[in-house]
Amino acid sequence: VSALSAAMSSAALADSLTVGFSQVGSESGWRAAETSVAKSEAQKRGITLKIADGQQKQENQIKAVRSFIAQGVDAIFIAPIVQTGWEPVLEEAKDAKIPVFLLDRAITVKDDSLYMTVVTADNVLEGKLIGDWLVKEMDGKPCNVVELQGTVGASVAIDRKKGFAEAIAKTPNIKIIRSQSGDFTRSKGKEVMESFIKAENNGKNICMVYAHNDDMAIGAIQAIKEAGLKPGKDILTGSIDGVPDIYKAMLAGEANANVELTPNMAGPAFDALEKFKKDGTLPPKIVRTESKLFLPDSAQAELDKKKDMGY
Ligand code: GYE
Repeated sequence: VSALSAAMSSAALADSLTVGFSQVGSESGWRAAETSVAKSEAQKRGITLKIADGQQKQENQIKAVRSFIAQGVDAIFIAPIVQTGWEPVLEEAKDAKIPVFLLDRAITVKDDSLYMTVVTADNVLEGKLIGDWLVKEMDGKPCNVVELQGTVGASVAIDRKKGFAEAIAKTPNIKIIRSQSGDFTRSKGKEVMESFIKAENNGKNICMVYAHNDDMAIGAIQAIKEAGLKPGKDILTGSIDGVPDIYKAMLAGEANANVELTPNMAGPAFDALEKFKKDGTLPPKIVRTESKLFLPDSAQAELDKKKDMGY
């Protein structure tokens, strides 16, 4: 290597950023896609990305963040499993002058200068879109809903519950008769749905299942089938994420309504980080991704689109 190119490559190395990403875990298909998109977005930009798997436990995330601080990374990305309890470790990052970016879930802190921005959808709206769809679909007919909530204490579970409840608030014909967490996983979604079915006259009292994510809905669909009922007909479904399997279920007539969520949360966070490093530009406190309702008629087109989205 010539002296010049050696100097250039060391300059490039000195400039290139290292980001530590404390990820939730691998609870859902959407989560896996988000991780894979984060890797490719980092690679595109020449950013070194270190990912720590939190295995759905905040204590693991706190440890990972501390280790990123000790390593002196340029920035820390966190997809916060739960909404509260972040102050102490974020103070430590602030003292170390390491900017923190939140991905896909929000937190509640008194001092919002503890993080740069949160890249997330309007999760209340997501729940509302499913609720509005059901209100229209029922057109005054009675409907008993069972709800599969996401991880207890996760901002997205709190918001998706709220939005759906708001949408059905003025329609006494639609009632939530049971609501429990399925922790955003297929297996827990199936297990909880089985218990709902048993408790509700072998599922005959249930008109719709509202799941806070697709994986739990897919688990519920399995439970409905095993109980001898037809998902998508005997029991309607509504869920959030837009993973390929939910569109496949729609095409098979086994799922009814879905709100799509982009798995590209890291891209906007990298953009904000790069701008900040370049000239100190502060991003808006929230970077919102789009939320749209999809029904079976567009399932094939959506499925085709998913191929290059990290799935
Ligand atoms: O919808 C779900 C995942 O936080 C937005 O977490 C994310 C949610 C997503 O487990 O599938």
